[in-house]
Amino acid sequence: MSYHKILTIQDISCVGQCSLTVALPILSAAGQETCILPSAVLSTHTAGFSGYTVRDLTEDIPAITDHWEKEQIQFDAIYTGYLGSTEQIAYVRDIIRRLSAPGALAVVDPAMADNGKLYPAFDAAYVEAMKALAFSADIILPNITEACFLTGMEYREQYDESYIAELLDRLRAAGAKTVVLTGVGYRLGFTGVLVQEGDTRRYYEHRRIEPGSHGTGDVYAAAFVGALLNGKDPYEAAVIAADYTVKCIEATQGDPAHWYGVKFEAALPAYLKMLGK
Ligand code: PXL
Repeated sequence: MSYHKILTIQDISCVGQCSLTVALPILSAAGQETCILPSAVLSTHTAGFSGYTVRDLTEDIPAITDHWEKEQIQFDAIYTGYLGSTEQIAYVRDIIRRLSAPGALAVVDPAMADNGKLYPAFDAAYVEAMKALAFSADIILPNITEACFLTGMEYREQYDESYIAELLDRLRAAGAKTVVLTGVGYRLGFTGVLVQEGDTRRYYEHRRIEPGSHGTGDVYAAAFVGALLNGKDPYEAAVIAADYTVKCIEATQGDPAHWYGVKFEAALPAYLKMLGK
């Protein structure tokens, strides 16, 4: 049976094709019952728009959690993305403890940074709280910047295989279980993903399309979780998510007005084919 009840916890950026507006349709298309917990409601995402509004929903979370527990609702997987506040991360850990079905999977995308920098809403205390969440999860999907914040390693734009190997070693030493490290490219025109499961590391390289697009990390993580819940192993799921994300970027090329996200909807049929549906 590949029909699972998944809870995804991330913000609603009303406009911007990221977080829940991406995860919910992708996971539903992947055939999964997708329950949501909005961490915050923003008028747009924070990467490129100015003057956006934010309503943090942290204080609603304890009552929602209590209600679900009273109703004996449990989830087969809990997948988190961009969270609204440091305090909220503790609530999310509590949800994972109280509402996971036996054998449930916790997948954490520590969505907090890119290109060497934290997103505007976050600070050092947020990073510390995210470490506790990430290192207790079954699978994490950091980009290189996020992996640096999680390990205290210096961020570099130019790097080689030994730098990436040290980053993965440090994640593992800190307690990370399966790691899907995104945005790892060793040669011009290519990027890829490195999957670490126990002692095994596998790299999948694919075309890099310039300029980079917003929201692709969220598209990638949702497609990864959807593939995983359809019985793919982490490496297979990482490859499918990469191929799908490339198709989303291709579908958006040639439309500079669409700088804020990718047209992930156009590539959903291809994603379903990759899942064997
Ligand atoms: O795509 C990650 C993301 C999600 N949600 C919000 C964001 C961002 C990235 O900037 O601002 C609100």
